[in-house]
Amino acid sequence: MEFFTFVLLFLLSCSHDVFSYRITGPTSGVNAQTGERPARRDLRTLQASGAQWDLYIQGVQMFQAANQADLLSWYSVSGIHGRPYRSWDGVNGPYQRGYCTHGSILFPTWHRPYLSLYEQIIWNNTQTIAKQYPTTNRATYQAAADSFRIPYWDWAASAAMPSSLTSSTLTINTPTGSKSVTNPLFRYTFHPTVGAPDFPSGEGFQNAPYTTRSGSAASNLNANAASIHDRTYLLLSRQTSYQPFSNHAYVDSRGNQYDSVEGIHDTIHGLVGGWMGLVPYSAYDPIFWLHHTNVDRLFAIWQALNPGSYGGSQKNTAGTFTIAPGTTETFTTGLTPFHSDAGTALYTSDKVRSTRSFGYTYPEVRDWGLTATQVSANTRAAVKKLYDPNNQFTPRGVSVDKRQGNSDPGKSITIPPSLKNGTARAYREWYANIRVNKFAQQESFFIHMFIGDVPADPATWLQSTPSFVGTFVVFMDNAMNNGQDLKIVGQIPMTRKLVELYNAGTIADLEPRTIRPYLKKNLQWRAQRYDQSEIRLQDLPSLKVFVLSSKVEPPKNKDTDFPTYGDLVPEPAITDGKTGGVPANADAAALAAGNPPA
Ligand SMILES: [Cu+2]
Repeated sequence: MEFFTFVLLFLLSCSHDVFSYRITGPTSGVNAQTGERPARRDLRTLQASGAQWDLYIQGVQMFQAANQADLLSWYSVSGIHGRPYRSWDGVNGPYQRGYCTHGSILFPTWHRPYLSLYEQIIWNNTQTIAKQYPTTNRATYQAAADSFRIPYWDWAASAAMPSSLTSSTLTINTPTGSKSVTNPLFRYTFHPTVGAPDFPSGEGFQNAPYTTRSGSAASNLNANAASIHDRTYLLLSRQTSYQPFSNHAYVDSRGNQYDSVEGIHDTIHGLVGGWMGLVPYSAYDPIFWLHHTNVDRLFAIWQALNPGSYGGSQKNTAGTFTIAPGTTETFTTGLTPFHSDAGTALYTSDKVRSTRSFGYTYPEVRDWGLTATQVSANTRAAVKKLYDPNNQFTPRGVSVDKRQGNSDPGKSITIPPSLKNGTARAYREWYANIRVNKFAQQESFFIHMFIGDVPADPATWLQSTPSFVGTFVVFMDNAMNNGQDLKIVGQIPMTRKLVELYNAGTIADLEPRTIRPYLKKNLQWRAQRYDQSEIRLQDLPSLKVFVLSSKVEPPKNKDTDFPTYGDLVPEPAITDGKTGGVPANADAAALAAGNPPA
């Protein structure tokens, strides 16, 4: 009997290789012939949808109510990303970290099947819940469930958290009528609370009753709204190569466009803060999934704009739960632990290229019945409409509205005609490049850029400081910190602030002769911990900041085309003599290639 039990347990322990969970995404509402499929929609749009919103909220509640020991519970699925550092669906690994890929060309592709797993579970729940509605409206709810897809939080269009993410209750129509229910998007409540070894002591999360966010999340996001907006537009309109688009790692070949979809993503994690601010715990907060759906959407938009650029290889210095630190990853590297069949096959980046494989699309990138060129053109027009801050280019121009500040990124910033030169009406944009060791501190932290005076009290920096420009977030997992040399990069656009200064009469134009001395005197940066205390810049010896400018020619068609960007020209004299600044005598060719001195 003992032996029989042993054999049975042995067989069961092997069976996960044979019966693993196949990730497909939702399979209803899809036309297999044409490829037509439902779109994931903006959170605010879904909230106005009636039946689909009701099903979504209850579907997430049901997901969160599942036994935490179950493979498909909220606890287990969120745990794939970071802590606990243990296997999911039978995929084992030896390293003390989560499966998630950061500083990696797999950053956008790994999260795609992860989100589809999440979506598949909620969609399954909506199917169950729809059947519980009374016969009078059951057909409506069944149809809503069939085309249900998860929503995204578009922080690039508006960085304020929608009220549906911050209110503790919501009123929805349930199978037993209209009810006020606990809002499952506000926080996840543990049941039971989690102790060691899953959540070790000393990190502040052990036995927490529920997930929380920073008390300053709203003001952090508000201060950065314009910066996030401008960074998103710049990344989509300027970066045409997959590798530097995909991740924040500094590698010699990445060039001098330092921003990435991962870098903008890091900023949102850090600004929301609390559980979201830390890699090992972030996925437990429901806002993580709305945030990452938007990251996947920006990835899909970028793919539609650049259909020919997909692939590459890059060393993953930090590694993951299954990938050894220093491994060179490619597009055939397994996206552990996500299975593409019920056996042992794993998704790879090559297998997740199209959202069609997972039964969803986004409003901007509908692709059925269209050529890749048509999809690109439609997507470009959508991006222009949503994110172009310069969308009022006219020969006569319009004066900048003084009310448009950091808190109102929806307003365009018009480049005044007097700043444009020649027949092409070109003007000059300005950016700050930042490079720093990811493990410069034992924790995640902020680097803020300012043009002008910086208040002495760091607690006020993200609260209506007139000189504030934008935040770069170092989003890391200290468990990966082996003292290895892993540098990450980011770029903060400064043009909006400089145009405001021009309109206020502070500077005469955007040309180097004016901007060089002005920024040399006024450009400053500060480092700050999540607890708002200041990190002295001399304690960040790996920090390198340098300024670049670029000629920009407005597009011929302002509604459908991106501007023409000239080369990024380094301006090392601006940061000369500042702690963390690149000196004036830095190798100009190396800087132009994106490689500041060590
Ligand atoms: Cu993330």
